[in-house]
Amino acid sequence: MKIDLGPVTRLEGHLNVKTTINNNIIEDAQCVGEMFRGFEVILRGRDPLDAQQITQRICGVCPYAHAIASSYAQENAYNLDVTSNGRILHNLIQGANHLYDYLLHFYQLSALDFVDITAILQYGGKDPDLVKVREWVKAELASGKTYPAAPFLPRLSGKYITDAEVNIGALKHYIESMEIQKKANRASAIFGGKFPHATAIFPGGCSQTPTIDHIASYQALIHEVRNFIHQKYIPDLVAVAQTFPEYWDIGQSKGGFMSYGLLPLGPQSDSKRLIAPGILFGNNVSPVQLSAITEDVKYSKYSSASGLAVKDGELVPEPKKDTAYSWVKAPRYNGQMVEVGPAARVLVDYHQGNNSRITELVNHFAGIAGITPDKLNSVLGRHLSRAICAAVIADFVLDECERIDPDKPGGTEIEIPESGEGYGTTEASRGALLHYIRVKNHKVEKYECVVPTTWNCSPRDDRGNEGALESALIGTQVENPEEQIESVRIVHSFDPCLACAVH
Ligand code: NFE
Repeated sequence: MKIDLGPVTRLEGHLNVKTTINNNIIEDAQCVGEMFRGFEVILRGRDPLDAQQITQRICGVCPYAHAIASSYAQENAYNLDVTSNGRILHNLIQGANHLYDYLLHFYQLSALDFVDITAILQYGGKDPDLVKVREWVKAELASGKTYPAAPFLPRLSGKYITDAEVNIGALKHYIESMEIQKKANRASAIFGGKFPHATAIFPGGCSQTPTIDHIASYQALIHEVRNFIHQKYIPDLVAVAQTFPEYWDIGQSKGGFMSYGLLPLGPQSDSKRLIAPGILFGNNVSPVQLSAITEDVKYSKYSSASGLAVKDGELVPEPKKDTAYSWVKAPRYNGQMVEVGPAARVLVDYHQGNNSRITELVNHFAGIAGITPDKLNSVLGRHLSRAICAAVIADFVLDECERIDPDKPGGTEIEIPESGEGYGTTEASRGALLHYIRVKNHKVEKYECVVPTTWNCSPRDDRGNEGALESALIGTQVENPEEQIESVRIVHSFDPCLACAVH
């Protein structure tokens, strides 16, 4: 039986997943990126300082990650001396964006896969938000609309949390989390400019000079976000994990893990990072070699050559290509598939014992759940890894505020050389993000982005080996092949962003 899950909702962009089911087992899965964009083409011939602005338009969820990756690439291409203030401001902006993004993903994009929102109809309390939702749902259900109470209904059939108090509590936090996300974005905006497309981020820092007032405002906002993470987000996640322990064993990807590391601890973009970079196969972590990354296109809708290194990347669309089924390319590391994202970040760091807080949190939650750390490669593992990153990043950005030199510039003078090239790597919320810039005659000659969801939602590579999400779906048992709530939970655990993936 062949079932298309697309368009899969509660994710960014246009994703179809084509599944083949036999005896309630997914025998085959194809991830299909359904559109073409071409930012790398748009950037050719432009002023290089347009790049950290234009690449933010790749996506309205992770624009800062693109601005930061572009800034790192340009810093390397220009041999820029970055100040401590400049790097700290980048970190504050990017860190706050991660916090916003984890909350958005858990509450708005994933929680309703587990939480029974129909419990609101039984709500007998006086909380004004919940009363409003209950009355709205009742009115919608009585309205005779084809799809009442969207986006909460209709929903897929399957098991949901049964404890009414947990369900209603999670729904309240769903509502509250939007206010908290706004605070995280406001914190970033203090230095970067209004979300989602911040105009103050540059190679070397920000055009904003940090004052004591700015710093105090940032700290106040992040304190509120941090409290929400510990008091609501993590307990809600633990409740989901306790109700659905089988999801520690569902959705394993079947390759390695790669992380570029997140938040440099010194002015240079290649400084040691708060969360360490590395590539993990089995239990062995090695340094990431960017020259080992290539992009295959046999199954992607491009006629350009396959298997090219990043700096040689090409993008010639071929919508009717016979073998192709996706607009997403297939990046590979030494020809091998890797998963990127929160689980990769945490596992790569954990295996190196880099960040003691990550080690402690992994051991703590693994102990509560009765799992081994390798179970982070699962639906629940990806969710838990986001929460661990959130806790670690919130503390770090608050500490980082103390290291700002107030009233000193937040950036540095930029001189664009006649020619140069540079790579910039960081961790966007969804994983390893690489930008490459080559400058000639003071203009962009070549620009390449290799983006987290391009890795995770890649189609087959030239050897026919599946991408990370495809591999995580294949072999999954589904109760109702027509609906596949299990597959949707797996897809959502990766938090795909197809706008980024096809860029
Ligand atoms: Ni459009 Fe993005 C993140 C990047 S994912 S959300 O995080 O880079 O491919």
